[in-house]
Formats: sequence, C-alpha cells, structure tokens
Amino acid sequence: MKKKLIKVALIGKTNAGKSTLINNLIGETVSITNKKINTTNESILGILNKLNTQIIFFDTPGSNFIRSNLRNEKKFKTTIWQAIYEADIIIYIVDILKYNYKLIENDILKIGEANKSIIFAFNKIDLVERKNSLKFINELKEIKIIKEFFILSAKHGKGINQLIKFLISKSNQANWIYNNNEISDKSEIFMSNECTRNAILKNLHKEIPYNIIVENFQYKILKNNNIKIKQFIIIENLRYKSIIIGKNGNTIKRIRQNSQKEIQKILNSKVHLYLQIINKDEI
Ligand SMILES: Nc1nc2c(ncn2[C@@H]2O[C@H](COP(=O)(O)OP(=O)(O)OP(=O)(O)O)[C@@H](O)[C@H]2O)c(=O)[nH]1
Ligand SMILES: [Mg+2]
Repeated sequence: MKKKLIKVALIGKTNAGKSTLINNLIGETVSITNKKINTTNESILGILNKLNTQIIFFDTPGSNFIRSNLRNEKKFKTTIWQAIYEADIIIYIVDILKYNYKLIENDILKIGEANKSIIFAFNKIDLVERKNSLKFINELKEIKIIKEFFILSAKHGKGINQLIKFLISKSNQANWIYNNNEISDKSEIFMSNECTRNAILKNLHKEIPYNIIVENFQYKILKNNNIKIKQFIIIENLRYKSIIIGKNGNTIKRIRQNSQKEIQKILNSKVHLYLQIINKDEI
C-alpha cells in the first residue's frame, strides 16, 4: 500500500484543550495539560500511524498571552505561526463555554492569511447541551473559509474517531517522516522535566511558575529497571526559593510527589525523583 501523510496544527486560545486532544489522539501523554493558563510553552509534535497514513500533530501554546511577560509572548507567537506554516491543515479549537463569534472570526481571518485549510472544533461539549453547539455552528458558517466543523470532548474521547477519519481522507501520498514506533519528537527527559514544570504550575500561584525552568542533570536506569532522575528547578530570583520550598518543605514535597507520579505513568517504570532549586546565576 502507498504511504500517505498529513500534518495538522492544533491552534486555539489557552485552555481550549489542545494538549488534552493531542494526548487523546495519540493515546499517550505527549503534552502536559493543566487547568491553569499557558501550560504548553513550545510546539510539541505527536505522531499517529493508521494503516498506511501517518498523521503528524503539532500542539502549540494558547494564544491568550499572560500580561507582563513580553519575551514569552513573542516566543509563543513565533511557535504558533511556525506550526501553521508547517501544517497542511489547521484545527482551530474553541472551548464551547467560551464561545464568542467576534473573537473566533478575528482569529480565523488572521490564520486564513496562511492559506491553509481550516477546520473548526468545539471542545468540552460534555459541559453543554447539544443544541447549543448546533446553534453556534450555524452562526459560524458565515465564516466561509472554515471547511468543516467537529464537536469534541477531548477529555472523554468523544468525536475523536470522526476527526481521525476526516484527517485520513485529506492525507496525501508521501513518504512517512517518522518510524512506525515513534509517538513524539520529545524525549523521556523532556517529558520528565515537563511533569515537574506542570507540578510547579499546579502547586504555585500567579506569575512565579511561569518564570521557572526545569532542567535534567541525571537520568539513570538502575539495575532493577527503576529510573533515577535528578532535576534542577532554576529560578530567576532567590526570593522564589522559600516560596517553592513552602512551610516545613511542604510545597516542594508535593511538587516532587505529583511529578514523580506523572513521570511513572508516562515511563511505565518506578521512578526516584530528586529536585534541587538553584538560582539562574549559579549555573
Ligand atoms: N470538561 C472538559 N474539560 C476538558 C476537555 N478538554 C480539556 N479539558 C480541560 O481543560 C483544561 C485545559 O486543557 P489543556 O489541554 O491543558 O488546554 P490547552 O489548550 O493545551 O492550554 P494551553 O497549553 O495553555 O494553551 C484542563 O483542565 C483539561 O482537563 C473536555 O473535553 N471536557
Ligand atoms: Mg497545552
């Protein structure tokens, strides 16, 4: 059978459920998800092979930008546009509870400048009645460059199969880019760092978590197949240290436990995680 290929960019506001969707499409965690805003901060690629078709998904950072961090905002925008230009087809995802015709129209017209096929997906339909989504879709049909509409619940796996079938029907004859057994362009080390970053997002508040970088300095498979992982939590200002450690060390303890649990799930192995907080200037 001739090989086929399609590259798909997942675009949408922060919290729309892009990362939840990519994980559900791939069937494994390739991108972290969180109820906080701006969870994804770089493009993450997930690969799904179905018979002779390879579908490559790009998860991107949400396009609501946190107020004060201009450096990140610029980086996010570049990442989003790179994914749009790289893809054959764009899936624009909207949290149905946040439906706003004008905002959607603005975004779609902007994305339309790239001249790619745009399909629209309402997500989180588990939270509303079906008739709402039909009414909204009728309104959105005014935006003529939208080629197709889907209603999904990424979290509960609803509508996923129809979406995959549609993407397969749009794929083109071409060689595959990735091997059959690859599911992501990211390594186990990257995912382990992301789990800790996500645990920090969950356990800290406001601006601080967004200024933190997690870096690996040891990743070792032990004789009993357990994995020993040591990571640096790099902070920009020494005063964050006591906040991350928390009263009696409780916050860092929770961060470590949350992260270790997530890493174990992803790596399917017992993991011993060690965290060390260091200041940027100490590197
Ligand atoms: N009820 C419900 N919740 C969902 C659904 N999809 C995602 N969520 C939740 O919405 C929140 C945001 O999901 P993410 O996948 O992290 O959103 P994102 O679009 O990747 O966000 P950024 O990375 O910040 O751009 C998480 O708490 C998810 O569990 C869904 O279909 N139904
Ligand atoms: Mg995300």
